[in-house]
Amino acid sequence: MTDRITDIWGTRTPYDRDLPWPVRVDSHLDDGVEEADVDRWVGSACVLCSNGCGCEIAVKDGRMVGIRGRATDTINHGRLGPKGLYGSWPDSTRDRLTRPLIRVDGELTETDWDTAMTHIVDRSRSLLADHGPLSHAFYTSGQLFLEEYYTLAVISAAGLGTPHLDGNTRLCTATSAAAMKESFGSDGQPGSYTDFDFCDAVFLFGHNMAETQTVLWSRLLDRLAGASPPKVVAVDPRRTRVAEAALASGGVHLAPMPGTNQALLNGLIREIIVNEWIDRDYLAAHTIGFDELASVVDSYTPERVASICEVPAEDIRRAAEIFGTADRVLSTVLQGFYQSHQATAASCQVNNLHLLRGMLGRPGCGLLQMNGQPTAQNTRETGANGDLPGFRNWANPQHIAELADLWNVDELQIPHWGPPTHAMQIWRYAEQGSVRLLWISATNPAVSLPDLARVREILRRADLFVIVQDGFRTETAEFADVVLPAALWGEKQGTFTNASRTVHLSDRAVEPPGEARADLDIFLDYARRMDLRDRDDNPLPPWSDAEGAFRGWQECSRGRLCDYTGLSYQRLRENGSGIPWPCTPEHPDGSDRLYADGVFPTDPQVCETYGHDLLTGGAVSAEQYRAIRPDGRAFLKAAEYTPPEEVPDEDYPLACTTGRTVYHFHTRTKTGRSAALRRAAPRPWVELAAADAERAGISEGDLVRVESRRGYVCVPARIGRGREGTVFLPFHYGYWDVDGAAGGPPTGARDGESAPRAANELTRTMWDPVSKQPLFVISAVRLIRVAPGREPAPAPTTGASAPCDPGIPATRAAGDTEVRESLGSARPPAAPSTPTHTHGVPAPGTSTSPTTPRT
Ligand SMILES: Nc1nc2c(c(=O)[nH]1)N[C@H]1C(S)=C(S)[C@@H](COP(=O)(O)OP(=O)(O)OC[C@H]3O[C@@H](n4cnc5c(=O)[nH]c(N)nc54)[C@H](O)[C@@H]3O)O[C@H]1N2
Ligand SMILES: Nc1nc2c(c(=O)[nH]1)N[C@H]1C(S)=C(S)[C@@H](COP(=O)(O)OP(=O)(O)OC[C@H]3O[C@@H](n4cnc5c(=O)[nH]c(N)nc54)[C@H](O)[C@@H]3O)O[C@H]1N2
Ligand code: SF4
Ligand SMILES: [Mo]
Repeated sequence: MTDRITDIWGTRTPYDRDLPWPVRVDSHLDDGVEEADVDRWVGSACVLCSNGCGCEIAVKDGRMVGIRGRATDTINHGRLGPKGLYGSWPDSTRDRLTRPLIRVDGELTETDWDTAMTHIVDRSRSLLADHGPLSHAFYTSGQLFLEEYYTLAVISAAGLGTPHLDGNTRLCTATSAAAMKESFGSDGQPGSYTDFDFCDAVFLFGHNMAETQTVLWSRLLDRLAGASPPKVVAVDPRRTRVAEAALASGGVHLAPMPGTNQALLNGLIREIIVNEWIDRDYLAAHTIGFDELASVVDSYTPERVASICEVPAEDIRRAAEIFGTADRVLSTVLQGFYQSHQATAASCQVNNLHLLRGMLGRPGCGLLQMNGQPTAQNTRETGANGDLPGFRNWANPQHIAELADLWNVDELQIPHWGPPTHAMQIWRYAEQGSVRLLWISATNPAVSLPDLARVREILRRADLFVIVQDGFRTETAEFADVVLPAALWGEKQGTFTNASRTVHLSDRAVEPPGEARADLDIFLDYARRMDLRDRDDNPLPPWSDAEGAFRGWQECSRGRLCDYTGLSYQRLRENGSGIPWPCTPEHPDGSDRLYADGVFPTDPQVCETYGHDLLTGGAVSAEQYRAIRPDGRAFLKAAEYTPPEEVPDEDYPLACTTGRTVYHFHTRTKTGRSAALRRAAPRPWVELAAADAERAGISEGDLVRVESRRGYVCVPARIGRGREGTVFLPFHYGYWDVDGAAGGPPTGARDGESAPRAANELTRTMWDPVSKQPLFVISAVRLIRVAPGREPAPAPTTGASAPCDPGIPATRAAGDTEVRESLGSARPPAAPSTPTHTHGVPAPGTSTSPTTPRT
C-alpha cells in the first residue's frame, strides 16, 4: 500500500533492455469500497493525459468506485499516476450539469433538450440563410473520442460547408503535427514508447515528463534503475525532476532562457555536423536539404549559442556529444518548444537531429513529438483540428475528391479554397463579427486561451451565439447562450489514440447523470434536426452510434498513414492492450514505429502539406513542391534564430513561462473536484528564483502582483529553484473553486473578472507562424510585493515547484489516497513486431496509399 500524492512514480521495478516488462498493477478504490464489493470492471484507458494508460473502471451499484491499471497493456504495464487514480471521475456528481441551460432574461435557466436544441437549430438555420456557413464555427477539444470528432468534422465540412472547425489542440499539439508535416510530409508519430526500453540516451526538449506523463516517467525511472541506464538530457529553464534525473544520469541539464530554443538547437546541430557524427549514407538516400541546414547552423558556435541562451558552452558541447555518440537516442518534445515563438522551427530541428544520425524507425531511436491531451491525436487524424480527415491535404484536389466520394457530397460542398481555419483565427472572426455562432465543446477557453480580457470581450458580444457543451458549469459556460450537459469518460463509449499511436476502446461503465448525453449523440441530434443530407438524400452523417461512427472513420482512414482498417471494437475489447496504428487486416497487430525503411510520405500525391517557410509561415505551392521532387525523402528544414517579440526590458524585467503541476489537469474541472488532488495543490502561486526574489524584496509566501502588458494576477510567491530572470505560473486556476477560495464560481453571467489569478490574464495573442500555436511561454512581467505572507506558497514540493528552502513542509497526502501496488510478472501480450511498418511510395499516377506494408 502506498499513495500517489507523495509517492508519485511508485515502487521501482528496475528494467534492463530486452527483458519482459515487469508488471505493477496500481489500483485505488473509493473510501469504504473493498475489491470484493466491485460488481464489474469495465475496460478503458485514462483520459487525463496523452499517455493513455490502459485501465479498468470498477463499478458498484451503477457508480464508478475505483480504477486499476491493466497489466497486459503495452502502454503502462499496469501502472497509473496520481491523476488517473484520483482524478478520473469527480468525487461527487453534485455540481455536474444534468440538464440543458438557456439564457432567459440574462440568466442561465434549466430547460429540456427539445427546447435547447430547437433554440440552437432556429439560430443556426437563420444564420445560414442570412450569412451562409461561414457564420458557423466549432471550437472543440483534445478530450472527446475519435467518433465524436469525426462526426463533427463530417457535419461541419460536408453538412454545413464551413472551414471553421478547430480544437484546443491548437493550443496544445498543433506544433507536433506541424513539425512532423514539415519534416516527414505527414502527421504521425515516428517513434514508440517501446523505444524507452532500448535507448542509450533520452533527450527531453521542453518536456516536464515527470509531472505531465508520470507513468511514462516511471518507465524511464525503471530503466535508470536497471543495469544499463540511458543518459538523460533535459532542456528546460526550470530545475524539474527531469533536470535532476539528467544530472544524476551523467547527462546534462540545459536551462536556456525562454524563447531561445531555436538558437540552442542550431548549436547542437552544428556540433553534430562539425564532429561528423552524421550518417552520410542515410542522408543521401533519405533526406533533402543538408547543405542549406549546414550553412544556416554554421554560425551557431557553442560560444555564440551560450551567449544567446545563457547556458554554458561546455554543456552544449557535452549534450551534442551524447546525442552524437550514442547508438540509440530517444527524443521527446513538448510545450517548452511548442508554445514558443519559433515552435515549429525548433521542433523541426529535433527531427533534423534524428535524420542527421539516421535514427528513425529502429528500436530505441524513437522520436516523439509529444501530444498532451488524451485524444489530441484523434482531433488531428479526423480533421477536427483545422485540417482534413485522414491527414489529407486541403490543397490536393484528389484528396478532396476522395472525401467527397466517401461522404457522397459534391466536391464544392467541402470548403477547400484555402486552409481550414485555425482556432486563433476563428476567435478573431468572432471578434470581428463574421462568426456568429460559436459551438464550444470540451474546452474552457475563458481560462485556457491567451489574453483572457480579450476572450471575455469576445464571448460577451451580443451578436455571438455561444453554445458550451461540457460536464460542468465552467468559467466559459457562464458566457453561453446555451449550455449542453455532456456525458463524460466512463459514461459513454468510444475510442482514442495516445501519443504512441496506440488505440484504446473506452466502454461505457455507468449511465450519465440526469439528462446528460454523449457528445456524439448531441452532434448527431443537431445534424438530424438540421436535416443534413448527402447527394442521395441520405442522412449525413449516416451512422447513429459510436461503433457506426468508428466504421465510418475506418473507411476514411483506409490507405492513409493512420490506417485503422484492421481494428474493431471487439478486437480492442478482447486484446488486453491498446493497438498502434497503422493497423490493417494484413497487419492486425499494428505497427510499433514508422519509417523503418526511410521512406516518408512526402510524395506530392500523399503528403498532408506542401510545406511552409519556417520563419514566416509562407506556404509552398503545389508546383514548387513538385519541383523539389521529394520522392519519399524527408526534409531537413533550417531556420535562423530570431528573438521573441516580447523580451524582458526595464519595465517588465522577467521572462514569464506558464505550465503545469503534477496534481492538476488543465482548468481542474476534474482534478479540482478530487479532494486528494485539490489538497495537494489547492491554489495558484508564482515561482521565482532566489536571486530575483532577493532583489525584489520578496519572501516565500508573500502575496505578489504579477503584471504584464495585458493584465495582472495576485498570487503567493514560491521561492523556487528556477533560473534567474524567469518566473513560472501554473495555468490551472480559473475563477472556480470547490471550497470557494476564489470567491466561488462566478455568480453573474458576465462576471468572470472578480479575482485575477489565471495565468492567461498575462499572456499575449500571438502565435507561431507555421503551427499557429499561441505563445504561452513568452511574456515579460514585473513583480510587486503586495503583502507579507503568513504561510509558504500553496505550491507542491514534490515536483519542479519545490522550494529552495528545504525547511518548508513537504506536500502530504490527505484524504482518501490509498493505492495498492501489486508487483507481478504477468507477461504482457506479444508487442507488435518491431518494426512492422514500411512505407511505399506510390508509382506516379496511382492513388496507392503510402502505408502499404511491404512485408
Ligand atoms: N499533471 C498534468 N499533466 C498533464 C497535463 C496537466 O494539465 N497536468 N496536461 C497534459 C497536456 S494537454 C499537455 S499539452 C502536456 C504538457 O506537458 P509539458 O510540456 O511537459 O508541461 P508544461 O508544464 O506545460 O511545460 C513543460 C516545460 O516547459 C518548460 N519551458 C518553458 N519555456 C521554455 C522554453 O522556452 N524552452 C524550453 N526548453 N522549455 C521551456 C517549462 O519550464 C516546463 O517545465 O501535459 C499533459 N499532462
Ligand atoms: N497559460 C497557459 N495556457 C494554456 C496552456 C499553458 O501551458 N499555459 N496549455 C494549453 C494546452 S496545452 C491545453 S491542452 C489547453 C487546455 O485547456 P482546456 O481545454 O480549456 O482545459 P480543460 O480544463 O481540460 O477543459 C476541458 C473541458 O472539457 C470538459 N470535458 C471533459 N471531458 C468531456 C467530454 O467528454 N465531453 C464534454 N463535452 N466535455 C468534456 C471538462 O469538464 C473541461 O471543462 O490549455 C492551453 N492553455
Ligand atoms: S500518466 Fe496520464 S494517462 Fe497515465 S494515469 Fe497518469 S494521467 Fe492517466
Ligand atoms: Mo495540451
